[in-house]
Amino acid sequence: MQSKQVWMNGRLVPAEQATVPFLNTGLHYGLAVFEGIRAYRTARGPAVFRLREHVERLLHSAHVLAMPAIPWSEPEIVAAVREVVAANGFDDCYVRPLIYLSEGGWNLDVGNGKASLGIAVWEWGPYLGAEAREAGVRANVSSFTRHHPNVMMTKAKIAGNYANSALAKTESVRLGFDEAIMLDPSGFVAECTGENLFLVRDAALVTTPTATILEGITRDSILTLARDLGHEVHEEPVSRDQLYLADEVFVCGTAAEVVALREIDGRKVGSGRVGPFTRSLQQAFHAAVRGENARYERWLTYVRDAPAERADLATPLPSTSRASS
Ligand code: PPE
Repeated sequence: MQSKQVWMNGRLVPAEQATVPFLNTGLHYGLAVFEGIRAYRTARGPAVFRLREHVERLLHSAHVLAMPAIPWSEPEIVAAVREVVAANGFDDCYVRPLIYLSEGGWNLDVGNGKASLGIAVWEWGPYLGAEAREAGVRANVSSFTRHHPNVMMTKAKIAGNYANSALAKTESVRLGFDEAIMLDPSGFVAECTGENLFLVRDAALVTTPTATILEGITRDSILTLARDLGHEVHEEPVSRDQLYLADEVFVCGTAAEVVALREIDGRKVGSGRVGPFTRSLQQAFHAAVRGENARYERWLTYVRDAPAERADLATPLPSTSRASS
């Protein structure tokens, strides 16, 4: 995980100088919000995938957590991400903006502090392992339940939310699986520890409704790609045994990208190999992120382009922002 320059509150500093004080409520209570974004190598240099949607979700997360005013606007954060990707010279990289309280929060009143922003980038290879994309991975249903939507705020990427993910992931890895599937407090399938989940049955694609999950930007991209490929798609509650009976199951997220679950709870899913729907969506996703399909140019922010040349700035984000077809 190498990072050269980190953007800290308005300026680039060498990574070893990008530090926060030990007395920081982000560290003590998990009171911070973050994003996970990827930039990809394209024929026109690195392009950040759906940058504005990620920055918008970052600001939404801060709003949900009732953080004090963020001293950076959406366009300023977009510009900062481009600056830090360019400064590190990576073509393919992961981008991690994080808003934390540099002052305050000690009485657990988040609103009385001072918000700061740091943005790091690093080269992050296959998140679920080297074989994941080609062969799929093995998952189990976790003994840990995903957040009740009035216990943690599931639409916000709050640092503290991830203790739940870490409990589940650590347990699954210790049991010999690659990833954990988490059920919501009603017992329906919610999501994985860092990915949303889709299944395919009888040639239709199904994904879980948004009430108890993070509204993934990759999930939204897959919904658009699937509809554009002519697939039938439904958002509806999914039970554990519907996973066992699916022809294909796959997970998707910024870090993980699109990965098949070839086995769940010791049961082979479908053929036990990456199925045709998963494969075609994987290919469509990778073509889109690499700028190989002009239809999805609007999703790319080319790091080296001047603002006037940028398709992603030409149109405002729709108000529902991720309803992007
Ligand atoms: N659910 C959860 C709980 C989640 O953390 C992510 C992203 C998603 C769904 C998919 O969201 P999106 O990336 O917008 O498609 N997880 C991020 C953090 C992973 C990590 O280990 O850190 C990510 O993929 O960047």
